Order: sequence, then structure tokens, then C-alpha cells
Amino acid sequence: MKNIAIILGDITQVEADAIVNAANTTLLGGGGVDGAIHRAAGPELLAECRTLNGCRTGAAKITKGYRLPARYVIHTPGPIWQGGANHERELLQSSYLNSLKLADAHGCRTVAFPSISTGVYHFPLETAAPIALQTIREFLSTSKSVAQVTLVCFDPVTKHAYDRSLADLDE
Ligand code: AR6
Repeated sequence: MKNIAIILGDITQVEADAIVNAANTTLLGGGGVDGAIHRAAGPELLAECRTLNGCRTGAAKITKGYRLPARYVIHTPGPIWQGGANHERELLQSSYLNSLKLADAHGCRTVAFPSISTGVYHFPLETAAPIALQTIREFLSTSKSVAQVTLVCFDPVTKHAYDRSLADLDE
């Protein structure tokens, strides 16, 4: 049975086959969840990221998880919100979809996402949550390996937005 879960927590502690990193296009680390993932994974993660030559917004690249409980880290730079007329919605959808495709291609059963772009990239949470959940729901209907996707929310406001959005989707 395939499933979407929404939890409050720290994604660096989550035991999933893959966790997704809300990265930037350099893939060389940063603040927020990116900084937390690099700190928890150890310097080997940055060393592998240096070999990847960055990543375009909305695309995704995969590395090992090193000291994390997750086997893989999938790095995707989400869009920076610039008002909504710069393909931000499509790019956010691409970040989720390309991350899921990569996880499926690597045989992952469980995947955990943070709330991509809704931190320092300022994508409005109320717009981001339905894009994330619809993209995940649709992908799960045809995925081969991926069966469980967890949205890991770092604060209650974010969790509430995803909970409401999932309830809307189920109506
Ligand atoms: N576990 C889960 N979620 C977290 C964690 C954590 N340990 N830490 C923060 N969050 P952000 P963005 C939440 O800013 O908006 C970096 O510098 C956070 O509360 O991390 O995509 C990159 O290098 C928020 O809800 O990512 C980029 O330059 C969500 O994760 C840039 O930030 C995303 O916030 C990417 O910005």
C-alpha cells in the first residue's frame, strides 16, 4: 500500500532510503536544511558534491548518505520565489518530480522531503504545499519502488499547511 505521511521533525534523523535536500545550484552547502544535512552527513558528503558540477533549479542529483541514517541524499535546488511569474510553480513541481524519479530509479522504497523553497527561498507555503502533495500523489500512482513518502516539517505552521493541503486533496 502506498502512502504519504506528514510529520514534525528533523530530516537528518529520519531513517529513509533517501532524504531530499533543499539545496542551491552549487550543491556546495548552505544554511537551513542544507546546512543541517551536510553537518550530519560529515565532510564526505561535500567531497562527493564537489564532483557533481552543480545542478540546475528543478533538477536533482543523488549522493550517498554517509553518516546519515538515510542511504542516499537527493539534492534539488528549488526555485527562489520572485513573485510567481518566473515559472516558480513549475520549477517546484520539477524539484519534487525529478527527486522522486531518481529515488525510484535507485530502488528506494521510502523517501523523505523537507518543505522545498519555503525557507530562505520564500516560496509561499500555502502555494507550495498543494504542489508538493499533488506531485507526490500522482507519482505514487505509477512508481515502481517508491511506496512511502514522508514530508518532514520543521515547525508546526509548516506541518499545519501540509496537513490541510492533504485533507483538501482527499476530499
Ligand atoms: N529538517 C527538516 N526541515 C528543515 C530542517 C531540518 N533539519 N532545517 C530547516 N528545515 P530552507 P529553501 C526547513 O531555507 O527555502 C540553503 O541555504 C525550514 O524550516 O532550508 O529551499 C540552501 O543552500 C523550511 O521549512 O530551504 C539554499 O541556498 C524548509 O526546511 C537555500 O537555503 C526549507 O527551508 C534553499 O532555500
